Amino acid sequence: MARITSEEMKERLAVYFIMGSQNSERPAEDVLKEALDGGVTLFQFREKGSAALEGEEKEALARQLQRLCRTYGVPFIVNDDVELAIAIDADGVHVGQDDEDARRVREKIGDKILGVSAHNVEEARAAIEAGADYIGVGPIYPTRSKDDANEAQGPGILRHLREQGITIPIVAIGGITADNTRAVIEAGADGVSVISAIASAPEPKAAAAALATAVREANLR
Ligand code: 3NM
Repeated sequence: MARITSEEMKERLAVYFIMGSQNSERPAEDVLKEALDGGVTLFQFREKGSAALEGEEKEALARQLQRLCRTYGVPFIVNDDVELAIAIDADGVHVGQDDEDARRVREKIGDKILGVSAHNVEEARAAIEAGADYIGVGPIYPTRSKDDANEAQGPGILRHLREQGITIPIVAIGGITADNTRAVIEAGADGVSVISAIASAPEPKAAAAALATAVREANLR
């Protein structure tokens, strides 16, 4: 398997859904299935916080959600846990600035997709150097889904990164909804990454579809 191309990565980032068992009262598999039906293009398994599953339970849920993603042809990315990603042969790994060093992760995962969180030009350049396939930039808007989130930066950070010559695929994250999707795409993001806009929606399928429509329409402008 070769590294994903930049063009394919950008398309895959369109509607990037992130979820762990802690993000919904409902079974994660049910929420993910509905989200996939609505048009999610990439999925990240993120077990975080005091209620997060660990060990065998975590791996079992990962495998269950991975199987579901496979039936939809949607790549399955694991947050932070490189060993789990390798054990289950996930399609990729996403790491933050406080997680395992991106360069080491790239060495371990070969051609799998590597995503890195970046908050400024310096971190973006370092992620590219380390071999990232995309960067996640946020929080763009205030979020309640991440305990240790930084201050919201607004879509201006995306414009700034592009103006500084950062051409790597970018997904925007933090407080994103169908209503503010156009602003982040126009500012330079290739796609939107969400937890609550889908996981907390009364109808995850409709929520994912609304995000997909908003990204498509923003790209047509
Ligand atoms: N990372 P919601 S913000 C997982 O800024 C995550 O790097 C962030 O959840 C970052 O869509 C965030 O519910 C939470 O705001 C996003």
